[in-house]
Amino acid sequence: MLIRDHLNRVEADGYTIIENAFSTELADELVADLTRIEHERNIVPATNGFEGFQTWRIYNLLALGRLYEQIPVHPVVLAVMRNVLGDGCLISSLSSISIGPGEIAQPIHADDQLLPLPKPHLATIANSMWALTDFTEENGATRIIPGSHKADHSPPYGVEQQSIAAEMPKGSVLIWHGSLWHGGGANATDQRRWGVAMNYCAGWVRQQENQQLGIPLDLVRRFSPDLQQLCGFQLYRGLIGHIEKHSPAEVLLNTQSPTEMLWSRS
Ligand SMILES: O=C(O)CCC(=O)C(=O)O
Repeated sequence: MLIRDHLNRVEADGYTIIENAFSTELADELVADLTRIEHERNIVPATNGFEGFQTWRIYNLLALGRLYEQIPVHPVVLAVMRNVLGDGCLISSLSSISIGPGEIAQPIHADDQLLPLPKPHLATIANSMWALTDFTEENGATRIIPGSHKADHSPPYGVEQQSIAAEMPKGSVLIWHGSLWHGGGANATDQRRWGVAMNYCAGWVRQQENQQLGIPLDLVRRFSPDLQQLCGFQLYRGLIGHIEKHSPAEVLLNTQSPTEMLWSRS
């Protein structure tokens, strides 16, 4: 499918699935590395209804290994995101979500429901889920309500909704509009459902994870210019995010290229 087809689907249904977006070898490598991090950092499931009781989540992945640097800049996913959210879109958060056996379904929610904007509205947030294992109805594939991104409200929290499982083979990426009603599924199998949630936001929206504080600057220095921009080290439209008329990249990374402020354009 072409980028345009994916965009049409996001527009019409609120989501799309890119199959064969990445190799099954990479999926296995990511699961192995996330398992290592989980053990090294003694990551345990949270104990709240939103993050789950049998779900292992690891946040701020860009700080935890080079392997994760390819995720935000995936060419097809990023092209779709830049069309949905506009140029200058940012990483909002990058985390893994491993739903364990026995986990119950997460409450249906919209990723943008904290933003006090009348709905429906243009996409301020768009999310993606990388399937590191097959995603099936039985093992907790993300549950979605197609078309719900056009609703004039967010789902009432904790109320059950008719939803479908976004089933997809390992190596696929599910992309959804931040207003789409969705949630993690229940896992009725004896294996974990492994995913990476790569969440983006428009360049004028505050990032969920603070990338400028959360990622050691020595790591950011070696990131590609695209990845640095996605982390918020450049200004949005020559204005938003400046520090005395300098970009975070100039101030924090000592980059030489001066930032052109919107005001100085003739
Ligand atoms: O794990 C999933 O499939 C979705 C999780 C989710 O929507 C969330 O944690 O906000």
